[in-house]
Amino acid sequence: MASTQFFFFAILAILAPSILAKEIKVGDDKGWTINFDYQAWAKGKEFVVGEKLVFIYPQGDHNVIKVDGSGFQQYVASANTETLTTENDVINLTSTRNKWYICGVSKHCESGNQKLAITVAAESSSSPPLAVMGSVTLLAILSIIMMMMI
Ligand SMILES: [Cu+2]
Repeated sequence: MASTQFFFFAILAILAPSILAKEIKVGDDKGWTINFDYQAWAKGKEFVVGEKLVFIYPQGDHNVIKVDGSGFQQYVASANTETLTTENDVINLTSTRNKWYICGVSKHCESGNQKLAITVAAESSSSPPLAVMGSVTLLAILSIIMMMMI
């Protein structure tokens, strides 16, 4: 009986990281703030289509503005750009391209280095194919049924 439960939790442990990997918290524990090197932060990471970028910051202290390459260099957004201000801004990475984000509050971008540039890659070939994911899910369901029968 205990081994069945262990088996079930082992499957959960295998599945959990692939689910959690879908959301990338910008700046990790530091969140979206000033005087943080987002270029260094982004360097070791892979951004893949289907994942989400999450900008977390105290509401009112910062915001998130999507800009283009020149806006990124000059710390300015074009006139019709929407500003995200929810303190928990989620951006879906839907296409393979370069993306740039800055903070539009005060001189945070210019003086505080609060800007992020990333390149979004196509869906990773290292992620498990759907067939494997399907069979793992099936195993999890089977183990739940087994637990209920015991
Ligand atoms: Cu800011």
